[in-house]
Amino acid sequence: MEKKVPFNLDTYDLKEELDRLRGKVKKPNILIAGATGSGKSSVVNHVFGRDLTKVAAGEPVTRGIHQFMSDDIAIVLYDSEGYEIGSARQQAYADEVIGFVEKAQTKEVAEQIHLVWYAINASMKRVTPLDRALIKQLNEATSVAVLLTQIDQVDLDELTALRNELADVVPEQAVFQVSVAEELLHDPELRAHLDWERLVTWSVEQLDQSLQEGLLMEVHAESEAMLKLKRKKANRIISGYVASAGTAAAVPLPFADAIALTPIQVTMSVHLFRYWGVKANDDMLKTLIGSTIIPQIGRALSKTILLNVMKFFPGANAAASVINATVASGITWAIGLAINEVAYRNAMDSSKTIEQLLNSDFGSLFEQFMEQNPVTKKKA
Ligand SMILES: Nc1nc2c(ncn2[C@@H]2O[C@H](COP(=O)(O)OP(=O)(O)O)[C@@H](O)[C@H]2O)c(=O)[nH]1
Ligand SMILES: [Mg+2]
Repeated sequence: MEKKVPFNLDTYDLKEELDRLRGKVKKPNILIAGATGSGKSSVVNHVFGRDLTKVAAGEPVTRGIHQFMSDDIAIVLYDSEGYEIGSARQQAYADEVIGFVEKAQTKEVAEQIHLVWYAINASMKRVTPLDRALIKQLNEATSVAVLLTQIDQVDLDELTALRNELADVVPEQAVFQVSVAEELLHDPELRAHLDWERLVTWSVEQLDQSLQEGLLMEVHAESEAMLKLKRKKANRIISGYVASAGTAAAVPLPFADAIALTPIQVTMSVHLFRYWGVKANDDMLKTLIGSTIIPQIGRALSKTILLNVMKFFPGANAAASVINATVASGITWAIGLAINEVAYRNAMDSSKTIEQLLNSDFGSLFEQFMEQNPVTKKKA
C-alpha cells in the first residue's frame, strides 16, 4: 500500500496546482456578429463587465474577424468587424461569417464556435433580408442568440414588429431584447423589459457542461438571478472533487491536529475562489484556507459529527485516523458547498470581506451541509 505522507499546506504548491487547473478549464468560443454600430462592443462590455477586446490579445482569423484570448480569460471571443448597413460589404460580411463558422464546425469540438450572439440594432426598426439569411444559416451550424439591442430607442409595438420578422428564423426563446442605457438599467420597472439574465442563462444552457464554467466565470454577475445561477452551476465543480476524494479512498484524516484537509479539498477551495472571482494571490488564499477553513473543519469534526460518522460508518477507523471513501466524499461535499455559499454571500453583499464571511459563516455552513448529506448525516 502507498505510504501516506501527511499533507502540509505550507509546502503545498498552490501555483502549480492553479496552472494545472487553468490548463484544464475548457473555454467556450463565442462569436459576436452584427452590423457596425449595432452595439456588439456594448453587449460584451455589459455582460462581462469589462472590455475583453482590450484585456485580451487580439489576432485576425479572417479579414474581419478577430480572436481575443488570454490565459486569464475563461472564454475565447470572436469579434467581427461588422458592416455598414446598406454597403456593398454587407454580402461579403455574411459570406465571411458563415464561411468562418462552417469551417470551424468541421474541426474538433474545442475549436468549434459554440455560441453566436447576433446583434440587431432595434432602433433601425427592421431586420434586413441579409440578417435573416445569415442568422438562418448560422443557426443550422451552431446555437444563435439574436440580440435586439438599444431597445431604449423603440416602443413596444416596434419591438413586437421586429420579433415578428424573426419568428420564422429562430425560436422565440432565442431572441433577447437588451439595452445598456442607464435609465433602463437602473429603473426596476423598465429593467424588467431587458433580457440580460435570460441571455446568460440561455447561453449557459446551450453549452456542453464542460464549457459552462468558463462562461459563468467571465460573466459579470450582479443580480440575484445571475448569482444564483452561478451558485447552482458550481455543484458540478464540487462533484468532480467529491468523486476524486472518493477514489482516493482511505484518506488520512488527522482530525486530532485539526488538519482535516488533503490536497483535493485545498485545490477544490482554490478552484471555487477562482470561479467566483475572489481577488487574492496565492499567499492570501493559503492564509485564508489555513486560518479560517481548517480550524473550523477541525472543530466541527472533532465534536458531535465525527462521532456519528465513526459510529455509523464502520470503515471510518478512529484509531487509525483513516476515513473511508464514502465519508471522505461527504466531508469534501460539505466543504465545497460551504465555500460556495460563502462566496455567493460575499457576491450578494460586499459589505463583508470573504475572510470575514469565512470566519463567521463557514463553520456553521459546514456542519449544516454535513447534516444534510445523505452520507454523513446523523441518524436519529
Ligand atoms: N441608446 C443606446 N445606445 C447604445 C446602446 N448600445 C450601444 N449604443 C451606442 O451605439 C454605438 C455603437 O455601439 P458599439 O457597441 O460600439 O457597436 P459595435 O460597432 O457593434 O461594436 C455607440 O455609440 C454606443 O454608445 C444602447 O443600448 N442604447
Ligand atoms: Mg465594436
